[in-house]
Amino acid sequence: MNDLEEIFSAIKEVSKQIKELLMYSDTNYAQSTNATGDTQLALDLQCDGLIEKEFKKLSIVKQIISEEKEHALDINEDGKYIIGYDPLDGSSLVDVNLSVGSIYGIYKDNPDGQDLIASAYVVFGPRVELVIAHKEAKLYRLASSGEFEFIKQIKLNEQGKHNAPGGTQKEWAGVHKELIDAIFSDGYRLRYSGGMVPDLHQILLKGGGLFSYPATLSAPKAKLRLVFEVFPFAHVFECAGGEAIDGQKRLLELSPKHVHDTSPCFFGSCNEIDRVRKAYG
Ligand code: FDP
Repeated sequence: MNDLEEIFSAIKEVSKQIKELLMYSDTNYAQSTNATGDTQLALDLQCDGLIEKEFKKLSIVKQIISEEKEHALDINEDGKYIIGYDPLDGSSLVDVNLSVGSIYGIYKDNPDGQDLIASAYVVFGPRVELVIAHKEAKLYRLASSGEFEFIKQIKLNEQGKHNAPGGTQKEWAGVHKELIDAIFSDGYRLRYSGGMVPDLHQILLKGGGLFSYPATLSAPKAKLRLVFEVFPFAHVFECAGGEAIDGQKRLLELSPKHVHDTSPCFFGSCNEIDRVRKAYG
């Protein structure tokens, strides 16, 4: 097994454990918490613990950076890779039984867009699906055998039909509102669950479209985090023949100053990203 295969194999293994946790985690425990936030926090932390444990078994992993940890955690001084991950993205959707996911970015040297060498995400929906991006984007599905089976290579069309606009609309800048309105006027259909993983997965598998999470009045740097959300998905979209930009610049050319830094982001097929570039140009 080469290094990346070793990391992907750990991701497959821990995803089976997360699936069990999501399916059968103690409901009494969940009911004993008041607001959804507390329940999700418990689940987020449990998933984080499972992932940390799995990566600690790999001597090639130098450091892990989790959405759930304030700081990076050193694992092996002699390791070669830094793994940035969001253990359970969209966890506020667990209590309404919508799909959630895990996201992983594998970096050499620094958790920087240019140092990202591969990425992966897992969708926990009616089925468990895994997408691995390394040169190409490939879809796998957890089968009754208990293994992830290869399904197909993911290729975006030049243009899609779906539009997933994130953020609070009344806080959008005029330029963004005009862009989104124009896209809907051209016949695009709204697809937005509020979970980044299933929303982007849908765009990737339905041939294309646009997912946007722009700057807003109260969050000029937007919401989604570079190291464990934005860079990994930017890489998936590029490997699938699409593009990912912050409005003007390619997302994978950005360098975060802090591991929890965020950025406005636009992922999509080439035609839609071209429209974004022109609107924000
Ligand atoms: P969540 O807060 O539920 O974890 O990463 C954050 C995220 O979900 C993404 O999965 C999702 O795309 C986004 O926030 C949704 O934010 P809005 O509700 O502001 O659109």
